[in-house]
Amino acid sequence: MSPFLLTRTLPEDATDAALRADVLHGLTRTPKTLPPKWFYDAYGSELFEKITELPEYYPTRAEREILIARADEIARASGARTLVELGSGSSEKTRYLLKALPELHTYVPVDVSESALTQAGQALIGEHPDLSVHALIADFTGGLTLPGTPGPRLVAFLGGTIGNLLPAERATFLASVRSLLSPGDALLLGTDLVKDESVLVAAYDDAAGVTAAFNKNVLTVVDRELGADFDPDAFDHVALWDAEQEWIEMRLRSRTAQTVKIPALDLTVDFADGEELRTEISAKFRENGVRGELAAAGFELTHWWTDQEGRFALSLSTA
Ligand code: AVJ
Repeated sequence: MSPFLLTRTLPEDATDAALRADVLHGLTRTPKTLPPKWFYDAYGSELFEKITELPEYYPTRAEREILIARADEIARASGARTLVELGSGSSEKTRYLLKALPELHTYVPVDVSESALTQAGQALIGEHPDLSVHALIADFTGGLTLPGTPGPRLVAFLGGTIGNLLPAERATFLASVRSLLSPGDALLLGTDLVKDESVLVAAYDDAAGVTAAFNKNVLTVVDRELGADFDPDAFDHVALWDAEQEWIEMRLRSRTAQTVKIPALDLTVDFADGEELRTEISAKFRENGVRGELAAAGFELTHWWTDQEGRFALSLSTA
């Protein structure tokens, strides 16, 4: 039986400290913001899984289409013996890569959720008896250290999650990924593409209201973790396209003037009637922009694949 190792690089209380810092910082500035990583408690992760099955939310299906069509090319071009996946979650899409990479020695899933890592990791070693799995409990936006596994390494960052980072954060993130790699290693990056505004807005404001529930769930997380008294129903879900920045913004708009208490921070937060709290940006990309951001971080883009409809791209770049 192949080994399953789990390494924690995050202190047990790191999440709590980071949430406090983010909430304090985000709700005392103008305009108010909360980072999207706090959507994903157990309920939020469940809602996200539902989002990926919505008729309006095309990115997951489009990326899966590319992975299925290109897994063999990705395998041949990378020759990877170690696959590192950032934000691996359920490792659902990884299966297509693992199937195409017979030479693979070690799979390194990286996620902040220990339960997701354990579940996905155990299932994968059952399916791939010769594969080592070394899971890392870590925040991929912080400084990662990779286990000393054989190269070449392929780092996969899928789902378009890079679009949830601001441009300056993306530059820092890509440079830190580059610093983990050696010449001959590669990065497989999933990016959602600029397209018709109506298609984009519908993907973030679905008819069934699942994305609205997902957005409001961040308030429930703050209530539970920090003893706050946010009423999620006192806010409306807003999704809008920023044509200048080329990103979707999700916001929560206060339905009235209201005051929210956050006891764990000794903080009271006032919302004006109609005031908006930004909860997520989801940047959409063009090929030249992706190439440029990668080049600035020391990567050379060698392959660019899209789905048939040209909605989403996977790119492969070498270190
Ligand atoms: C897949 C995490 C990148 O930005 O599209 C889905 C999250 N937010 N609906 C995205 C999300 C609203 C998502 N990521």
